[in-house]
Amino acid sequence: MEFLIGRLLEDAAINLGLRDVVEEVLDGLGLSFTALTEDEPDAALGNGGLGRLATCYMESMATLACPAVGYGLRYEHGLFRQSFDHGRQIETPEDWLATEAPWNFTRPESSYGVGFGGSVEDVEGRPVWRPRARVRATAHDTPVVGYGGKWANTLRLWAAMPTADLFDLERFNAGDIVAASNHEALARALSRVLYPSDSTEEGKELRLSQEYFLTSASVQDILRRYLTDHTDLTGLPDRVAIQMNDTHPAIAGPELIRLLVDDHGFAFDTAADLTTGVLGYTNHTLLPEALERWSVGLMQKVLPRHLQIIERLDSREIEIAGPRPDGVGLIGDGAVKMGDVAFVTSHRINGVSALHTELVQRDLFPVLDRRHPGRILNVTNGVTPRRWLKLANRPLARLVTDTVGEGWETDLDRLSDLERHLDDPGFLEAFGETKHLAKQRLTQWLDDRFDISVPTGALYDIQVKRQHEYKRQLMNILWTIARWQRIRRDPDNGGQGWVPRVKIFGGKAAASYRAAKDIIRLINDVAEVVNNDPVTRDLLRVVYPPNYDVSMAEKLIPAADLSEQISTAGMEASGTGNMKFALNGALTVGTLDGANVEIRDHVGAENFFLFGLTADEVVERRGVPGHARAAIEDSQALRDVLQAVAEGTFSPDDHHRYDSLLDNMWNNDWFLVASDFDSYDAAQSEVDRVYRDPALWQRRSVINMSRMGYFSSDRSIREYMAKIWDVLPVV
Ligand code: 26V
Repeated sequence: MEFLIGRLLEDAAINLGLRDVVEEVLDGLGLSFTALTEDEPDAALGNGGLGRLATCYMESMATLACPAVGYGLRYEHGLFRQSFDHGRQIETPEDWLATEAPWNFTRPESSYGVGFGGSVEDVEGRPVWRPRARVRATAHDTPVVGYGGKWANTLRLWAAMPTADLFDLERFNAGDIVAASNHEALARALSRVLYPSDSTEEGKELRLSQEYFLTSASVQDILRRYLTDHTDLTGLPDRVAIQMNDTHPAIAGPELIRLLVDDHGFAFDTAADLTTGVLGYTNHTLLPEALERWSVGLMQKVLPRHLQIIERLDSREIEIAGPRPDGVGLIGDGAVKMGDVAFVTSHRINGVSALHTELVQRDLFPVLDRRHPGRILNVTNGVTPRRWLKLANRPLARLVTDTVGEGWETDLDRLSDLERHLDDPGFLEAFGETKHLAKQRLTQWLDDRFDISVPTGALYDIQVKRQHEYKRQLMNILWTIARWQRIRRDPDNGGQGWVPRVKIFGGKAAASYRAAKDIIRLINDVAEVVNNDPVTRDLLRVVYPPNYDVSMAEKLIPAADLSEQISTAGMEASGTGNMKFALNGALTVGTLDGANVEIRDHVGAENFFLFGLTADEVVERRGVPGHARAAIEDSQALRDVLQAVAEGTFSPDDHHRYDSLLDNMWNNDWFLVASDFDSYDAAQSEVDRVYRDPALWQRRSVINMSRMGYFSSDRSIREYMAKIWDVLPVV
């Protein structure tokens, strides 16, 4: 359902080996390559990490010549545009299609009908689905060029088109003008907007319809392609693999079974076996609010035939794996559990980091795992080094090539050669210079675009990601307040001075996510006070450029000294920003969560600022009554901070602005900001200590970067190819 693409011109130019040629030619014409690339809209057909991962994987599959198609929806409006009004997030519609989309190839010949609603009739003992409405899906293709230009794949986005045959002329002529256009309205709505929420459940019926629209068109396209070269559908699992990116397309199992049974005459069990052979399911979150469940009533209304198939799959699960405890099954509490549907229709289920996979096995699917042992496996996420180093950080990429030679782009383990230069003063100086350049580039951009001025000599401390309570941007800003109070109390820090810090935040909150929006406002309110305080100005700045997107990430990440990966342990499935930062030489302050665990294993514990409770301790701590209050009372620093917020220090015009946030801190604190605060504070002191020793910091920075080979998305894709898809490169 999501591809967070960003811009493609420079990416494609790099992968075709033409970037510098293009720039030179444009120079000769008096045109700027950078200006040209910035004319391209940043395609944000995704919310965050899940959609960005899909895009890195598309690029890696093209690079590895893994023949693949990425299927998605061609949303008219991508993720909303974010601005701030007196610190408050304002959402306005995004309009990436307003200008001509140069990558788009419309394929009117690839078009499928997708049915909705209606009823299932019994015709001579066979179920026949008679949908109430039909919508046409039309393909819009974008080429995805692999590095080296030897292979390209297709990203195929479906647009829902209101077509003439949808218009109910009879009804219209009978005077029922509104009802006659109902189908048209459904068609227009299906690919109108990306769901801007990554946690709440709004517009359920439309969301389910979008998911089915994507899935049905894609599965039909896959069968059509298979049947142009083969006649026997029993060979499908040997030729086709479908990977479901979370449960959003989990209706793929029932849909493929439906097509095999209803259209191709297969017996149910054969169809189900073929389907399981084809499908794989990647889980990307344990958050209960993001685990999809559709009420039986809604399923009956929108997809009556699929509901029958799911019921049949449920009985089949008992036939295959034996009697099961009560309360276990594909349907429970009047709802269809899409995670369970995805599980039973897949031959492999994977989590996205080692820790996350353990939790998927232990907490999410304990019963299904026991009943179908060996299906769950881990594939730790990765990021493409082409975009996240070669494109985003050209000076550093050039230094890498000069130091370890060509080829690291497709063999990222070669970065380990950098470690041989840890004592080479020439290399270290050049390395330091690349960080300085990245900071200069960022400062220039902040100044040009937002009129924000920040010093380049400071430690750049960055947290960019979706705004969510579990990611704990709140802990970061509360610590920033503590720092501000300390500087004010003792401006020269007992004679040793303060390490100047620029705290940078970026990220959007779902429009309906009240708590996350309060935190955004607090960050902006704090920025207003701190940045205008003559005592602290030179030592502490808070910056929150609005409308964080892929292009902004490309500017921020190279400039980071410190990467904030501070989620409540057990809640961030993997994280991928954490990898991008370390790849660009930032050190991480982080919890033992998601891929942080493996990053720390790779770079060495001594090169990672660890703090906080472990996932198991988090569960235990939540069970202690009054844990939040107790933790606050134990921490002088945190008490001072909360008091300042309560007194309206950052909201002088409205002392009650943060009442709800404070109440939650004292009386609930599900995300354990208070319990981890002192530990975070200690880690931040250690950050200061190391930063005061530039040689030590730089050494750790080089080590971090040099050990990031494992986190290339090429490694992840090779694992999917070998362990799940059973496919070899075609070049
Ligand atoms: C759920 C929903 C539900 C309501 C409508 C919109 C919507 C959109 C997305 C989601 C699922 C969110 C899951 C997700 O984004 N997981 C992230 O996946 C990343 C890639 O694996 C991973 O690095 C992040 O840790 C994880 O949070």
